[in-house]
Amino acid sequence: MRAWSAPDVPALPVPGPPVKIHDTATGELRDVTPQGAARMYVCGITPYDATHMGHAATYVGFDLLNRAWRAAGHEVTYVQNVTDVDDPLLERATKVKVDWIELAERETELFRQDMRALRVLPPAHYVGAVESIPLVISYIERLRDAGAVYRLEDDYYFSVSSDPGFGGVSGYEREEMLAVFAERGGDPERPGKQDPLDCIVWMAERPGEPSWESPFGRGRPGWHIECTAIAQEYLGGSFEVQAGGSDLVFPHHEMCASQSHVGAGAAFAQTYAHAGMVAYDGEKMSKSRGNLVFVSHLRNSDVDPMAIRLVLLQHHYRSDWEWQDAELWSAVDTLVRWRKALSLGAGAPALPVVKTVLDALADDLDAPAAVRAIDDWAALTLGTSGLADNTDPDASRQVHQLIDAALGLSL
Ligand code: 5CA
Ligand code: ZN
Repeated sequence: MRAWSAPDVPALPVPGPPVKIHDTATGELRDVTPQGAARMYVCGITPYDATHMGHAATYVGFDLLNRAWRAAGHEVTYVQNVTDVDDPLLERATKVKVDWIELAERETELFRQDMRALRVLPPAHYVGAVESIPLVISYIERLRDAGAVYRLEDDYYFSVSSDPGFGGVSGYEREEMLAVFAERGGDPERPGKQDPLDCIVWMAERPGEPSWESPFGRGRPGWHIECTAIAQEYLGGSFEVQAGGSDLVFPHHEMCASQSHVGAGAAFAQTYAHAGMVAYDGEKMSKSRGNLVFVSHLRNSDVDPMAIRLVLLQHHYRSDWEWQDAELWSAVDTLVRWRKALSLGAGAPALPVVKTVLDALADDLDAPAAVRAIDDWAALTLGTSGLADNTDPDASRQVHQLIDAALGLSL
């Protein structure tokens, strides 16, 4: 699948430090310095509705990891999927009487435009589930050959007990797993399963739904196996970082990890990074609840996408927070101030702020601290006192490049 076009990333005057990020599996900060290129897989959208602020926060959050790695001198191989066939997409297509392929293409295109407007660096491989069906089928065959897949009526399940490490990503107790599995697309109650937590890998054809030929009969892939197979194909085993929102910790990333252990004999990722949930009107912003603020609606009302991005940066990627319109207007004011400071040419010294921002990002993507450092620089530059003896003639140019390269804000 085509991704979106890449914004320029200006060079920085000094390299950033090694990058550390919080790992859900160990609960610790981990140094994610790669051997060669840094490999990152960020779970993509299920394209049945427009990009909301929750999605945007997650993708902008991990865009900072991409940028922090680049600042530290690493190449980055970034892969993202598109779940372009799945229950919620098919249900929405039926409800609004649109062909499911058309719906998926339309919403994926809108997502590309939103990501471009927000200056998120595109993945090197943007991969749809439908185009990956042959990969998924051969991965299920690997799992079957390892004795980890069984048939139930005409469907096929992955057996979680085939992986002794199952549970290692989330660390959840079994009771919590059962509850969350049911909430997030699982079917713990289905009679005949070997373990209620086993997840479907191939769903037999259902009337009126799309299906593909396979050695398991006509049908379509389950959700988790899609990301397992795509990540293995494009990144290989044990890549640096698997990322997504915290609602993907279990079962999604747990299942990907187990399917990798069993099918590829390798860890899925070395580090599992998760973004907090964005709420609106007191509840998690979600397509199914409908409490949404869309990136495209704001863009269509002439809101500067850089102000949207700044609001997102002002919340640490791991925190849960609630979208407030007032923060958008305050971000617009902040950008006016920053642009004014940047227009002066000379200003407060650039190098200390470059270092502070790169240190903050390398320390678990602390964008709020980075934003505060830029804001302090702008205040010093705009202030009249104290600068006379300590003016950096090249400050604007350097801070401009810093804001662009490290934070993805083009001013
Ligand atoms: N296609 C799957 C992943 S393979 C999926 O979860 N799609 S999604 O469209 O539902 O979500 C896309 C990404 O946005 C996921 O990483 C999800 O965790 C994240 N996300 C969804 N809602 C929110 C929210 N309210 N706040 C923060 N992130 C969110
Ligand atoms: Zn995924």
